[in-house]
Amino acid sequence: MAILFRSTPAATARWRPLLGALLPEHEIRFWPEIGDKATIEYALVWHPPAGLLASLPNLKLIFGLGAGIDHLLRDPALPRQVPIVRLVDPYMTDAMSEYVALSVLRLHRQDLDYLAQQRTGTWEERQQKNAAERPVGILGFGTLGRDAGRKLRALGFEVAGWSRTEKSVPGFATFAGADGLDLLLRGSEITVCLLPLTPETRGILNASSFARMPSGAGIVNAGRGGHVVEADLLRALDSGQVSGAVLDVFDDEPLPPTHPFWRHPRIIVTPHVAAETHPPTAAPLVREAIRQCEAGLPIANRVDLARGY
Ligand code: NDP
Ligand code: OXD
Repeated sequence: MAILFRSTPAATARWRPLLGALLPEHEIRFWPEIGDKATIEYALVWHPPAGLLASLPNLKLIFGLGAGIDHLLRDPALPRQVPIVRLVDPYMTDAMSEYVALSVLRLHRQDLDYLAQQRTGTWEERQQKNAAERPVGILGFGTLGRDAGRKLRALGFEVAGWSRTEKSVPGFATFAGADGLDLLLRGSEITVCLLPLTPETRGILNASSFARMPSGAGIVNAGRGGHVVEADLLRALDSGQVSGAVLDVFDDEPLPPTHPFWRHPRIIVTPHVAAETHPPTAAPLVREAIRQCEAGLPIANRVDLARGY
């Protein structure tokens, strides 16, 4: 029986030698050379073409090669009865926390202003507060959000987290639901989005959210591009209600060359690199999921399709 691997050509080149070595008892097939579909039991995929997974009649497990699984849910033919596992890799968690700490610090330390001053050769001190005076709110207080929160706290920031279900996390103010979102937005000078993209979270960073933030708020979005209503963000930046945004993810990726975000003086763009999948640490997680599946054990990090993440 075989494993099907499907990702970008660059990722395929990195995974190919690891999978062969870690799973010698399996035949690994690399899309588009998939051979007899009936013999494929496991699929390791990132952005699979619509219908591919549904065409595999004996699929036992789908392993999404990322933390987010929205790339799978956009396939209307996704075989929903097949268990889906997502990537929960401490290596990626560390990477995301680095990205969040860097981005929050850039906004907090007024990097956008100093970069503008550098371009005009302007030597001018700006008033600066300490981290303890800059409350940060994290939308999505799961694996990534909580780790980023802990690291921001170590830097001195007051951190609050928002999740779907109520939780108590020592050292953090925690919020849930619509009222909780309102409180978090009103109290956060920098809002970080680390939510999964679901029908409930799509467009959550919109004109109404920006209006509820303190004037001059900062935004970091490393969740998904679909969380931001782009036109609303541009308006909020142009009015000064939002003073800066660090964006790693976009509705349309790669971000088209003519997109206004590229040249906006109050936006920092990175090309979806906050926490890249890291094959050397991710491949053993794939092997473990397959082992659990074959042994009939509960499979870790299974996606709950009813919740959408
Ligand atoms: P988790 O599932 O561990 O955490 C998700 C969090 O979001 C949970 O706290 C969950 O609440 C909360 N949440 C979900 N839906 C809602 C809602 N409707 N209202 C309020 N809170 C909600 O996911 P991860 O932390 O591992 O990953 C989060 C996302 O980060 C991924 O889905 C992906 O989109 C993005 N990502 C981006 C990367 C990048 O490079 N830019 C890399 C990796 C991930 P609860 O705790 O109650 O379940
Ligand atoms: C992920 C991502 O979800 O890289 O893992 O965006």
